Amino acid sequence: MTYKTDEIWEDKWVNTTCGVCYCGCGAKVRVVNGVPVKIEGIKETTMGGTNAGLCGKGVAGLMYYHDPNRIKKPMLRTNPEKGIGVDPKWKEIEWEEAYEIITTKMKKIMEDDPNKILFTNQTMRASDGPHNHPYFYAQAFGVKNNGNFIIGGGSLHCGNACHMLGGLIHGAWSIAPDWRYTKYVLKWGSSKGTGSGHSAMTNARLRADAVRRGIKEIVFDPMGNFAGGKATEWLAILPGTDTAVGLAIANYIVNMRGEMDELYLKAKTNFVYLIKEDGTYIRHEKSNKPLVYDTKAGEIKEYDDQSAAWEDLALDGEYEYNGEKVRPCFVPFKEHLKQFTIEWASEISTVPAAKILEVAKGWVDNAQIGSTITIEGKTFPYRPVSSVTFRGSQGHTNGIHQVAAIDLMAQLVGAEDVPGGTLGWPAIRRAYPGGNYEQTCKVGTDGVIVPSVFYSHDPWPVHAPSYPATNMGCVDVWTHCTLSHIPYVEEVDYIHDKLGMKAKPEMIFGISANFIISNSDWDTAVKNFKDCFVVQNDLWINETDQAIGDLILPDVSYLEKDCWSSEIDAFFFSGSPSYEDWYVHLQKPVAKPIGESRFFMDVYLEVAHRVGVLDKFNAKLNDYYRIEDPELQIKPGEKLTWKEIGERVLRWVYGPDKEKIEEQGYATWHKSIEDVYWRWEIDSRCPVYMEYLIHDRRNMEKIFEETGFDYKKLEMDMDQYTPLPSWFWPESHKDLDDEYDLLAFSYRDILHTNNTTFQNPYVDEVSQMCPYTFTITLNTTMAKERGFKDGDIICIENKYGVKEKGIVKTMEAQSPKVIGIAGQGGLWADGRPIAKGKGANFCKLLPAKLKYFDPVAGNMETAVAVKIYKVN
Ligand SMILES: Nc1nc2c(c(=O)[nH]1)N[C@H]1C(S)=C(S)[C@@H](COP(=O)(O)OP(=O)(O)OC[C@H]3O[C@@H](n4cnc5c(=O)[nH]c(N)nc54)[C@H](O)[C@@H]3O)O[C@H]1N2
Ligand SMILES: Nc1nc2c(c(=O)[nH]1)N[C@H]1C(S)=C(S)[C@@H](COP(=O)(O)OP(=O)(O)OC[C@H]3O[C@@H](n4cnc5c(=O)[nH]c(N)nc54)[C@H](O)[C@@H]3O)O[C@H]1N2
Ligand code: SF4
Ligand SMILES: [Mo]
Repeated sequence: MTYKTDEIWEDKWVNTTCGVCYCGCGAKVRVVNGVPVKIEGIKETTMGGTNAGLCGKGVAGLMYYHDPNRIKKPMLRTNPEKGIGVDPKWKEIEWEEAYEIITTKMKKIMEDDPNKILFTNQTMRASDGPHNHPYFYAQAFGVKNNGNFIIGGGSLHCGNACHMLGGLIHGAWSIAPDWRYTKYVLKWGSSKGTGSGHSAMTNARLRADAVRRGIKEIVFDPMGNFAGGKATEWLAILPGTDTAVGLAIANYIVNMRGEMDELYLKAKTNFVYLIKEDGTYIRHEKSNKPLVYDTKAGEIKEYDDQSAAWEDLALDGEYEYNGEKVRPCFVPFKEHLKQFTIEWASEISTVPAAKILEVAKGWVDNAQIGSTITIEGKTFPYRPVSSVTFRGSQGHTNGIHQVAAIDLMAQLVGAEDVPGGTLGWPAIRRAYPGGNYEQTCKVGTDGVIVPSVFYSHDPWPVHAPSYPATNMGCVDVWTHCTLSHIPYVEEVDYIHDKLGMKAKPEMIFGISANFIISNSDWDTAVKNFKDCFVVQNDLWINETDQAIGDLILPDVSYLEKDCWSSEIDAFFFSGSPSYEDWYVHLQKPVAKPIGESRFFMDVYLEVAHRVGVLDKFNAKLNDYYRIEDPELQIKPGEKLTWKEIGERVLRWVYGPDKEKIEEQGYATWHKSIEDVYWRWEIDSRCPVYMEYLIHDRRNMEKIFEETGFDYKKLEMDMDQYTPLPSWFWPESHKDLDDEYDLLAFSYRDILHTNNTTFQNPYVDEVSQMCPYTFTITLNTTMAKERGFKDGDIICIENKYGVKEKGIVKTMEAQSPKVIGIAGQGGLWADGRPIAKGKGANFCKLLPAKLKYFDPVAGNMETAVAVKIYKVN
């Protein structure tokens, strides 16, 4: 559209936060006459790419505002029948009626048991929205929070194992290489710095500088795509077999090369803790603290006894305590590693043995054990090697061992949260100068770091398994799940029945996730959730809404949202992991809400008010921000809008600079170097030997025996509850045979954010030019041998007869034993016509049985054994 100059009454740029994915890059929007017309990055911020670089999706975000398919009023289902392919017969209703329906239902359920309400949340609203608030919200209703959450594939595909160990090792949500100082990076199923993952553009900028500096980056991935294609070296690996390679590298370091950072192992890990024959710690009779052996004094002492110097603690030997034989847990650990030879790992993973050896050598050579670096006058141990992972490798039934093995090599050389090594997202955020809100790590039981923010989870120690289960996710029993897998599994009724879960879910309420299609087998998801009254806040009618939604409330998009609360969560989720200043962006409305859309946080507040739990929610907010000033605290009986609450919180957090920060749209202050490289600043220990799992196993097996829950029949592998990172075949591999002889897997398309951007016309146009977004990739040679060529339409079928069709695209850089399906295509919602009918859907092929989920962390098997054949 062109304007005559005299018709322009407004032409301005507004600083805000990009909301197209959870990375929360600083963004500015040009607004002409109230209409957003262009999006760019903000040059000075550390939240974003080089020279104000946003990614392609970010600049295309404009279409969130301009999409005519957005819902504009609450939509009520009038057809009581539910399911895929059923017309919901939507009827537009007024907000007042919508609130009446919601609160009447909720009040009735609450009289009985609030745990009958499930809450949804969405990973993508994490940094442009109040990530943690939905959890407090649920708590205000009296719900055991992480047991009653469903958020699409979020966490089950992408985080459970990583967040669990990220929390316990780094006090953080996620990990990244220290791009600034590293020399040697190993990536295991993660595109950090090349397109996806946390802080995507920030990492891309930091990585680009590192590449210019000449780092070596080795990517283990079934496909040489975004990460592999840009790496120094791409090594094809079969999905779910990273553990084997990781353990072989650990064995090389410990038993072949014998070069370790011994001081680190003695000072910063639990390897020195003495264990009994059964593998559990011996503990001090009074303090209950684990014990260590001081070689200099020849005495057994509490692990934190200041009279024992770190270097004198024993990593080997055998001792006696109260007549019992005890030894440092490093002794069996070292012995255990011996079985994992490089040849063995090569056979399992298909990575050539010579390559594994080369990487293992490169790792130790580059680790520079014993070296130090002085930055700004402060000296730190220098370990310029990083080993990182995220969704790719952890999304398997052996997920917890995958992540533990990938972490182990860094532990052995002391490369954790020191310059050059693997960093957690800054675990520590100091208060803004003159402001008040601060998050730091504390040291808890057994010397383990207690993460400041650990999702909805108990931080540490995690509660002991107990029954009866009180929530749909049964997190009473499966205690390590960031989010629970149980709501999705086929055997859910049996599990609830046996474990005594009485609160059969009756209602689902929250921010839209596409949980019917973005996790696993669609039919099981429909079966498990369709009897609930489903209320989602959404921009469109998505697949889940269409299949089982009852009432869909129109949300504002990030362009119309006044979301001050993007500020707090930004630090642990999407800030820069590196040593560079804090930039924390607010999300400011650049346009008026479309139709009658309302920000979901205000809807939350209204519903809480009407149901009578608003005071409880407000109290949680006071608590979360630790607001001490009585003037700023939300008081009982006060009913504020989200913006009004923001006025108080921002004053608390930024003090006198609040107005200035609101005006410029972001706050910036110095991040101190000790808060980035905190490992030697805080006296804590990594629980590398996962002793707690022994106790969990005992407790769980006792529960299973008492309740008659037949976990063996459900093929839940309790052997994974072992303190030693070990090899377990992923369930997908066990399904391989002569007929189902390929492993299908999925990867993020750099052009897309999950399934949301399939509805973005700009992104769609680019996708049509991309040979991969809407296709299924096969290795070129393999395709030729099997008679497939580009453009062929094939059917992919799993062992349970579930099928998906797609178009073949061959590529050299892919393992010949796998097939790759990009992102989350194969969508069909009528409410998203741009997305409809493009690409193939991978998730429906993932079986939703308990055995396909990691028995410890609950993440799911995201590879599946399939056969493929041509169709017309
Ligand atoms: N095949 C395959 N499946 C995957 C993955 C994969 O790589 N491949 N990845 C997995 C991972 S890691 C994740 S986190 C999940 C994500 O899966 P989902 O959470 O289901 O996907 P999203 O696209 O993030 O968002 C879900 C829905 O939110 C709605 N939405 C979008 N923007 C807004 C908004 O501003 N406000 C509101 N109220 N609603 C909005 C849209 O209707 C969208 O359908 O998928 C998992 N599933
Ligand atoms: N562009 C973009 N960025 C995003 C998102 C998005 O949708 N688009 N989503 C956000 C979300 S919700 C998440 S969870 C993160 C995820 O970010 P990442 O963790 O980077 O996730 P993916 O790109 O799905 O997977 C990474 C790589 O793992 C490979 N892979 C699959 N299985 C295995 C395996 O078993 N072992 C190994 N070694 N590799 C494997 C895939 O081929 C892929 O290249 O990204 C976030 N950022
Ligand atoms: S990485 Fe995410 S937050 Fe940053 S510009 Fe791209 S879509 Fe926006
Ligand atoms: Mo995710």
